[in-house]
Amino acid sequence: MSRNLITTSNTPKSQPSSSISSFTMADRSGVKLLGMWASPYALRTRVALNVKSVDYEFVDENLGAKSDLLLKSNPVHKKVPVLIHGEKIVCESLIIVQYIDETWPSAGPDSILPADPYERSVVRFWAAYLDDKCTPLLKEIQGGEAKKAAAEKLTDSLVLFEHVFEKSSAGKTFFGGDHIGYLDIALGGFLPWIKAFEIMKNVKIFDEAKIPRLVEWADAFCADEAVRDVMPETSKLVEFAKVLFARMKAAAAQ
Ligand SMILES: N[C@@H](CCC(=O)N[C@@H](CS)C(=O)NCC(=O)O)C(=O)O
Repeated sequence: MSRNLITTSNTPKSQPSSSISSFTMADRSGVKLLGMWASPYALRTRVALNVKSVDYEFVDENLGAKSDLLLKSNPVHKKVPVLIHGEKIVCESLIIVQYIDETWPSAGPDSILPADPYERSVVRFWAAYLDDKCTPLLKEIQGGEAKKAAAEKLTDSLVLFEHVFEKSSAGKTFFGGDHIGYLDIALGGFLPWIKAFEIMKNVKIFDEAKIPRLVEWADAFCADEAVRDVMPETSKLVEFAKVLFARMKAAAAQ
């Protein structure tokens, strides 16, 4: 399991403000992840690093006061996660996961993406579907009046994932079979927020009646050793989300 050093973006140690090449000994393996503890996208990349047993430094960014390093590393989107590997900078969670898989192929027991090019294209298709079609529904549940209808729509779109799971897991625990794969990581990153929304908004998304295999899968994913230490606690996330949503509401009313 990876040993990762956690720093926050407000500590000087985590802010080499001048250039990316000014790494210190704290970077150890030369892998630094700019993330944020509650970010579903950062969670994807942390799980991928753990699957590959990559030792890395985690920088917990304050997204209300982004570090110079984040702004300089991802000037286009100014978002986390950003992976800094020596002099190389990689942005966008799913691209980072693919980079991790290709860069450290032999560090872990298995590949995150399937070896077969066609199967790779299939998992990429469904990961894109998830980000394009499913995650906007989380925003609808959060902000919209019709939160129950949006939750149902999300569950219905996850029914497609239930079929994908049945096919790609072939009776095993994960989308990747016996081990965590690309779709496990892509969907799993959102589990903490789905759980938090179920509590805060009093809706059912992971509904056993509609997606029983995915409900089982979610428990196995959260319990996996590559995941459990980096999974945000639901109660902490709920408290964080309450403050965040209140701030967003106040800003929208201005
Ligand atoms: N498509 C991006 C989304 C990343 C994203 O939305 N990150 C959020 C945190 S969850 C962020 O950094 N937000 C800061 C902002 O929008 O200013 C990915 O997959 O990495």
